[in-house]
Amino acid sequence: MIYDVVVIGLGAVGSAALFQLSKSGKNVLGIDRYDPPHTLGSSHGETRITRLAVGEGEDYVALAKRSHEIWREIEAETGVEIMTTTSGILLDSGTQPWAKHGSEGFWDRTVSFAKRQAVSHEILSPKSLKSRFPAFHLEPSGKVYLEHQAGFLRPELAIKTQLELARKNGAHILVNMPVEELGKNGESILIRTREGEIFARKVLLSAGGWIKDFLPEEEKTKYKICRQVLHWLEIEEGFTGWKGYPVWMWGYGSEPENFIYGFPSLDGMTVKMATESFIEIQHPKYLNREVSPKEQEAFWRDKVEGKIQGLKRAFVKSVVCFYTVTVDARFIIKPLEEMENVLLVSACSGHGFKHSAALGERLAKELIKG
Ligand code: PYC
Repeated sequence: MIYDVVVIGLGAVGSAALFQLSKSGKNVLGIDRYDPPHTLGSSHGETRITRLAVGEGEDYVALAKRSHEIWREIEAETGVEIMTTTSGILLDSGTQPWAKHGSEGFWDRTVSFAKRQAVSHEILSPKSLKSRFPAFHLEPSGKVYLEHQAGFLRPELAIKTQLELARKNGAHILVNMPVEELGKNGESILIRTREGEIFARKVLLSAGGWIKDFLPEEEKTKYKICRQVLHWLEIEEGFTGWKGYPVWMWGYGSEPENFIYGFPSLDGMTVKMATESFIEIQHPKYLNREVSPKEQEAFWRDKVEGKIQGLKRAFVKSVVCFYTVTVDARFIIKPLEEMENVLLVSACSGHGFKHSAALGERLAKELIKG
């Protein structure tokens, strides 16, 4: 038996692609080394920001818009709430030029993309930010962009729901099954696992950080694995309002690490927030999944104190995940060298989840044509 398409890696993009492929009537299989949604990759931690005027690249705006439509279609079909629209704010301290990883002038790019792509938004003054969202201690030089349709996604629910829909449509799913080798077998692709060989006409390789296992040495350097820590901080007594906050991102310096972001409180007791780190580790297997009190202390001192009010120096939990980062934060989508029937997708760099639904749809179209 030979599958029409096999998807290797069922995280954000893989689960979306499998769902979209399953609607085509083709014979499709999804494989994952763990049992998704899981907490070992890049798609866990309760929430991911979604925003439409994507400063990382104007060509991504259409993907984000289409993803919003797909999330709503899935919600209507299943009754599962995947996307919550809260609005979103993007703050720039205005003290030094701010470059989010890969994108210089991120705030200005965002505003110009919003204008050109008809994304509903407002520009606020720091004073008006203070009166609407007093938690943010933005400098008087600061700039504030507010996007009305921004919000957050529930990554674990999105993956679980798309895999359930795929299964319902007839897709096969193999979990806890690492792929040991990919090779050519005449016109088809051979996928070796510990339980034997699988054959496919086409393969989507959406393996997140494990993509490195399938690449020649010189290609591996294009994908940088970077450990990230997500923190849940206790809300200060008497500080009301965190539940009604927008999602938020704040750049305050010239290094990409001069950046924090966070979410409204989901439980009324804690707020999730994080920074971005670009220190490279060679492979997901070397990821330190522990977060020390010293690390939490440094986060409080460098990222919260003096910037965010209404939170206590009390960490309810801290969770590790990782990014797979490209140098310019752009996605890589291309056939694997010497295996043109294997389409590699690395849609990541810390801004990929919001695009995953539409990207899955585009990739599925590409894989079933011809
Ligand atoms: O893509 O919206 C995003 C994001 C925020 C923080 C990290 N990524």
